[in-house]
Amino acid sequence: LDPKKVKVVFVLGGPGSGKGTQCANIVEHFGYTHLSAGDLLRAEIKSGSENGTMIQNMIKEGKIVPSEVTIKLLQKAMQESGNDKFLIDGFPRNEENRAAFEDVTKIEPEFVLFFECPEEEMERRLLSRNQGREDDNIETIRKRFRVFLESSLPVVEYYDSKGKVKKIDAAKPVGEVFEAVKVIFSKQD
Ligand code: UP5
Ligand code: MG
Repeated sequence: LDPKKVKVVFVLGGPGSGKGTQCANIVEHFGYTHLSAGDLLRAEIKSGSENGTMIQNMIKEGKIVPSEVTIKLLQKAMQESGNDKFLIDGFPRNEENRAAFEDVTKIEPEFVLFFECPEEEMERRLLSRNQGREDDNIETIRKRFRVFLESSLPVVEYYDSKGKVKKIDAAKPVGEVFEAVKVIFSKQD
């Protein structure tokens, strides 16, 4: 992975803000590979890896998995994709994730797409998602919201201070959100 050639966009936003939904749309139109850190961690649990139990416990508690684990999975997925344009969804989730990713990969994001959505709306979405995710119960959802506010928002603020954040109103219907997303990606090369 040549950090000079690789183009990365971090897609951030609270639990249920629509990161995965919008990334699927972006992939169809703009030729990126979508890497959801949460999906990679859930696949790692299913694969029966030695870290599986630890990851499962962290996700159940809404806690952030140690960055070496997540970064290894992201690097492997980037290498295997054969692509050089990536949407990294749901990562970095804290300051330590952010610094470690930059340190290990030497990759700086092109920009950060940030989905802003009120908690009540995110809670409604997560409680009606019904995809059997072990963290979609009200106790874990509350923990996820708390970790988002305490640990993940500061990462968004860090990138905002560098002028890298493109903020989207994610409370609107899916199609309207994507119209706003499209404007941003159409302006890229
Ligand atoms: N939906 C989507 N958009 C909608 C819209 N505009 N209007 C109405 N409904 C909309 O959407 C959620 C639901 O809402 C879906 O049913 C969808 O149809 C509907 P989705 O696109 O799935 O939202 P997303 O933001 O992707 O929600 P997700 O639950 O995946 O976000 P999280 O950030 O909570 O989950 P993630 O998978 O990233 O992480 C899970 C856990 O993994 C973390 O809590 C943590 O424990 C761990 N993790 C790490 O430790 N490190 C990492 O780097 C990443 C994850
Ligand atoms: Mg998701």
